Amino acid sequence: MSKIYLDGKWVGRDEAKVSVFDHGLLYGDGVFEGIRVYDGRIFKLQEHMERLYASAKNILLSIPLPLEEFERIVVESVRVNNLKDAYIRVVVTRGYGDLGLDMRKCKKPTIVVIADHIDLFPAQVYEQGMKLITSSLRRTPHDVLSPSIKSLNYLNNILARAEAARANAHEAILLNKEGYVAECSGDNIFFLRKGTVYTPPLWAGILHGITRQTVIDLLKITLKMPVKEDVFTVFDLYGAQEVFITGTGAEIVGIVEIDGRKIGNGKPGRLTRDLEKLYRQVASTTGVPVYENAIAGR
Ligand code: PXG
Repeated sequence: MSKIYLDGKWVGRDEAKVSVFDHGLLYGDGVFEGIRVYDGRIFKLQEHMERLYASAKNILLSIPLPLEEFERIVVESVRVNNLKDAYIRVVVTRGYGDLGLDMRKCKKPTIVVIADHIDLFPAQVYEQGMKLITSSLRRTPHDVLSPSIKSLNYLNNILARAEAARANAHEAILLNKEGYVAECSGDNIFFLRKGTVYTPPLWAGILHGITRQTVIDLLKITLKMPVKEDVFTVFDLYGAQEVFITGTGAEIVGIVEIDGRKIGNGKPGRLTRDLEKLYRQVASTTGVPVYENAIAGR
């Protein structure tokens, strides 16, 4: 029986319920994180918690727990469920309020931590690669709702993903308002051309992906390859030698087709496959250990 953290208590799946007056439900007013556990170690825990607190601060939501204490609860969520490889969903909503928009009516944020088994993509997806389409929807611009806030307002992304599904593609590329590539619905995007790896810069209007940063570090430090964070268009993607996407759930996946154009030789490229292996190695050895003195010595 899984145990879920809900507002200071550990409850079973069936008791883990939030009020219909919670502004997380009524308005998508809240923030979240998706974190992976590899071989009993929580990967990039601090980075995820820092992003959660930054997202919360941006929406004027004060999380009523010090970051270190929240981290201990996340570690505990894996321990109490005795998980080794897992996915953790952390959610903080504005909390219980009335039917109006006024956040001052919400006296206490709702805090949820769910640690569960993870549904991995089959190995075939990594071997054969994914198809992308360019969505007709644009990524929310900074002056509408910052795309860097990991908020519960995911309709922009969900509708883009639905377009992909209708076109028999796995993921959708969202352009920013200027027509440059921003990111995918739940993943960041990279391409390789003539020995240099390109990815959109943070100011292009993207989520500051934690996998994205890990991959940039692996490329620069471990593989000693040049990485350019610069804006580009789908034209650059169509002609790239390799394209890959990155995210906590997907890790690193090669892209073999975009909008009906074959990418490279139609198979995930060598660099993509190498990064995939390197990433898994780092992810399974460097996280915060759950079953030894967790957090200590980090
Ligand atoms: N861009 C967007 C819009 C995202 O939602 C990423 C990039 C990748 O970020 P990280 O930090 O994970 O490298 C995300 C990730 C999932 C899942 O299960 C992922 C996300 C949201 C919901 C589900 O893979 N966000």
